[in-house]
Order: sequence, then structure tokens, then C-alpha cells
Amino acid sequence: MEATKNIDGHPYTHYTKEQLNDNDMQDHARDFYQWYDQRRSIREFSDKPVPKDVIENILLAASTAPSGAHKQPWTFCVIADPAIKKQIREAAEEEEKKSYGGRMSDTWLKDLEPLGTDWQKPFLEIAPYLIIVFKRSYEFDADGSKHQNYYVQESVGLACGFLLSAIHKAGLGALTHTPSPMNFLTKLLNRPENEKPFLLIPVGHVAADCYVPDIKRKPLEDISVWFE
Ligand code: IYR
Repeated sequence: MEATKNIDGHPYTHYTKEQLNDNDMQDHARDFYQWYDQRRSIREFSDKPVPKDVIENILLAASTAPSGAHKQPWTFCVIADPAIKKQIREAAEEEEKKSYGGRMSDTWLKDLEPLGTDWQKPFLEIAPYLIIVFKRSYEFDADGSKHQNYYVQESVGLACGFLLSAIHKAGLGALTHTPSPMNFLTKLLNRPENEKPFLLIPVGHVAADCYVPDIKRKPLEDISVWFE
């Protein structure tokens, strides 16, 4: 067995994966679900510092997500600077004030009531890190022409899922925050025109006195249809 191979003029590397017996597989799948089920979106963060290399590894884990034609169409901006966090909070609250004050429909506001959200976003200054995920719709080729990326929404969504998993694994909490519209982040962080903000994710330790809504996840029969 060769470790590497050339197929149709392209390099390939041999890939193996540990096979589990059915018992171990059942244990792993159940344990993973039960561990995942403990993840919650939080809005109450501790300001306790988090080592920088933890965030670096969380980003590396996110970047292992599959992406259309392996274009990896994401950029993660990491904000620890209190002055920038303050600017982000102020700009986000300005948008949210307008959203909660009339831009969101009554049905939407009613749907949010059990989550207890409002226009105020103190966690944007309290959480030690803000990760702002940008999607890259296209790239600039060396000659300056544009090269479209593929399935950008799906790819970046997957990377964000991986990111949230890595945050959970590190014992930290996060919120998938979507101040709307988010284009103030492009300006504030001086991002190039091919990047658009996708999600704003505060990351940090869960506050000692944190409460989350007592909401339930849908049971398997409501989320799956089986054709056997
Ligand atoms: N972006 C607002 C409103 C909001 C919208 C949804 I959908 C949520 O699940 C939660 C909040 C905010 O972040 O408050």
C-alpha cells in the first residue's frame, strides 16, 4: 500500500479510520449526543481571561469543516481589544434598538419573548473574545479578477457549527449573535469588499450566575423521516 499516489495528475494520500465494533459505536454515538445536548447558547459571560492558544485551536478546528471545492471561504476576526469591543457593542445596540423598536414583526418579537432578549448587548464587552465570522463570496486572483467561491453559505455555516463544538469542548460558552444588519462590522474592522459578516460569536467562561431558558429540543420523531 503506497502512502501517496498520483491520480489523474493530482496527489492523493492514503486515508484510514479506526473501525469500531457495534457496541463501541453505539456508546460513542450516544455519549457524543449526550455531551452535545449540554451545549447551550448563553448571554451571561464571565470576564475571566481565556488563553489565546485556546482560541487559536478553536479556529483551527472550525477550519477543518468541509467547504465547496475546498475553497475555505471564511475569515475569523478575533477581538480582544476592549476599545474595539466597546465600538462593536455601541454599533450593534444602535441597530438592535431599531430592530426591536419596529423593524422586527410582532410575531418575531413574540417568538423571542421566552428567550428574554432585548436591544441591550452587554456581553459584547464582557466576553473576553468576540469571534466575527466573515464569509468570502469570491477571491481576487493574482491579476485582480474575481473568482467566485461555491456553496459559501453552507460552507461557512458548517465552519460555525464546528466552531461552536470546539468552544463547547474547551468548556467555554458562546452565543450565535446576529445584530442586523451586520455591515457595520465590515467598516469597523476594515474588511475587504469580498468579505461579508456572517455571525458574531462572543466566547468566554459561562458566568457563575447564568440562567438559560428552559426550552426543549424536538424529539427524534419530529426531526426525522425514515425510509427503511
Ligand atoms: N438579532 C437580535 C434578535 C434575535 C433574533 C433571533 I431569530 C434570535 O434567536 C435571538 C435574537 C438579537 O440578537 O437580539
